Amino acid sequence: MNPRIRSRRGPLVAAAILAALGLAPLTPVATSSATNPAKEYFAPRLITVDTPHRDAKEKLQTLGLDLTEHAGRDYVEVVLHTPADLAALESAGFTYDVRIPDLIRRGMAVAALNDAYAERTLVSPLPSGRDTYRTLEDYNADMVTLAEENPKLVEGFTLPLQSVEGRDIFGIEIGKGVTKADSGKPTFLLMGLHHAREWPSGELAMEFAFDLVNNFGKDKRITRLLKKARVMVVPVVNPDGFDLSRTDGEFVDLRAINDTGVDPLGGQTAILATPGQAYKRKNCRVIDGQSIPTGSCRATLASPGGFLLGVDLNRNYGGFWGGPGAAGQTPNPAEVETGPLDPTYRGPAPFSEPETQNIQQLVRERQVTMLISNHTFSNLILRPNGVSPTTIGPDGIPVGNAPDEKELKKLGAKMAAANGYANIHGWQLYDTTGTTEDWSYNATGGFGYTFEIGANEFHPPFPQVVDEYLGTGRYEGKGNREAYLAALEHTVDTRFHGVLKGKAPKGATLRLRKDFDSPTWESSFEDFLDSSIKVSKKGRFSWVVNPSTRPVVRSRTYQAVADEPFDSKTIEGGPTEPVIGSVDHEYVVTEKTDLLRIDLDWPTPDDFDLEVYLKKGEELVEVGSSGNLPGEKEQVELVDAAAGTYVLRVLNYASVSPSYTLQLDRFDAVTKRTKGSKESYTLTCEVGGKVRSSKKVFIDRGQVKKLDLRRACR
Ligand code: 0X9
Ligand code: ZN
Repeated sequence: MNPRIRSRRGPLVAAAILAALGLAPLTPVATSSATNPAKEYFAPRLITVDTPHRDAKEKLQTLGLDLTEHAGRDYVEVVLHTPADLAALESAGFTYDVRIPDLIRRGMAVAALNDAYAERTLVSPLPSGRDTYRTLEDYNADMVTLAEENPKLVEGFTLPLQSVEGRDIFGIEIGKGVTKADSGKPTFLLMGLHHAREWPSGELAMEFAFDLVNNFGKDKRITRLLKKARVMVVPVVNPDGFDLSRTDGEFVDLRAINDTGVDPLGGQTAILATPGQAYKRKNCRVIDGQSIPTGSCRATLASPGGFLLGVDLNRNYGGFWGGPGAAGQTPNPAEVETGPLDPTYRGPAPFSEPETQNIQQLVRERQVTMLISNHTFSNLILRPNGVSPTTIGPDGIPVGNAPDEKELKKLGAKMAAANGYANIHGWQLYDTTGTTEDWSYNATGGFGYTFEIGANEFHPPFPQVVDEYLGTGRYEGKGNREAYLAALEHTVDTRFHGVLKGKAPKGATLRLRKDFDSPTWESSFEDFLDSSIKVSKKGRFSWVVNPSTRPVVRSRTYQAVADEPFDSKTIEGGPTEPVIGSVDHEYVVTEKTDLLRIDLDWPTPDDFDLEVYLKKGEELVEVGSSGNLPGEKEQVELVDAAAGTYVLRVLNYASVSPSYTLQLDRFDAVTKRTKGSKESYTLTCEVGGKVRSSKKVFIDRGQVKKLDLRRACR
């Protein structure tokens, strides 16, 4: 399959992104024409630039603009910071639509709304009563307070590694008898702030912690759940980035300082007024593998949008690390990737960052049967997989759906019924690899989701955080609170997990270990799980565990294309124009086709391009395109091609060929199944630090395995 055609974001996906971003249909906006140039100031703005061909993307990249991570086959979202940015774009002949016309005004409006809300609100309806976004110190203080005030229910912990800037990273564990040794209860891990600017993602994690603590012993449902499970909350996975985003987002409006209200720099004010690093996404890594002194991230020169610096923690996990939707060390113009400066830079190796290693370690040592990583925004519940099912995976076979797709989807729907979000696959937003659940789900089998909280901003006015937690309108009284409770119910539901049950010497340590290779996109790395419990004084244990076989090695189904087309047609074209020009050919498809493949070939080693449209009434809707470099031939593949009249537009970019050939082939899809394999844990029983017995244990979802280790482990 031509990798360029299977674009990172297909047309459907592009529409989903628009909807996901909560953006109304685009309004084309002309550039502002100043009536009084002295009073005019340039507003930094968010725009989408049309890039119908790869050439256009390459050209756009040479202009030195702040390209965002929101890019598709035929567009790139760009932040314009200065009139010079705008001039560069326009003189290069690009067309665009405006999304947020004035980022400073929006930032100021949000800050004012936050102040006003805090002013008029004594105690918000949130479990903590907070009325404004927490700072990093607030988070850490809240965790200390919760642990101190509830010593039997809450235990604070420090994650094993400090951040790149040398900060400690904290979490809390909540559950009845939490300070006692692990006795086999399953864990629900709730996280926030992998991405620095996504402030609500930490708030909601923290509020859930308050909620559980407030209601233990009062609310029946919560009390029951906290007797059966442990809830681990790590609200700020990326403290360096978050601290910067949260505190470096103040606005410097030079017009306000200058009492004439006139921009003293003649239209250049905005670059100074652009919020510092309020829109930082990644961690604080400056040079691969090197730590930096605390506070120095603030002093590094970053783009005004804060996009440039760091590793994207949500591309740094080991699962399929290095695959689609994650930028590598070398800039890749074909995918609008800019190496370490890219918003989705995955780092030099899987788990290269201390912040992701922390979570890896946590998941390794526990039976995390449920994991939610909060992000903002788009009102989505995302489930594995991160890449579309037709993508050819590391094993050379289409990745298909997750083996647990049915159950993952079902629980997603249950949570979506509470928060009103769209329940979709991760790849339906856009292809990603190296995300949190790409690793956690595939290495442990514990269910994992990404929540994209909120409609249309990374950190909206605070009242929206309140609404997202408690639900509003149709979802009043539900919201993410109820979604998390549904997740917690699933955490303890043994229909979906294994249970190891039985007798062993009292006080013995039982350990489940598994060593394996986790696949990256092009290789693999040595990985393991290692969790342990203590046998009770009564000499009994009941241990809720994830299945011993990893999803990544389980049998899965996928769609493949039949070897031979069931219908073919050839169109000979020419003579062609020697200069830039295009010719349209019509082609009628009578019934929906699993795969329509269109190849464009010509005898000379130069450059044609191909665009494919579907007629909708009078309109032509673009459904595919291929714009390879000179010398390469063009191919467009349309999956589930609708019946209708297609227009195949052959563009002569720089070809001297007098003729060309269009080959049209229609294929059926066939369902295939991978072989799959089974894996087991090694269960050891240790007394006084010595291994007394060791055996292989296979366990599946919903299975209860009875074991008597009294003899073997004496
Ligand atoms: O790109 C991301 O990391 C997430 N979106 S965000 O705007 N918060 O940055 C989405 C990741 C989606 N994919 C998976 N979780 N698999
Ligand atoms: Zn995010």
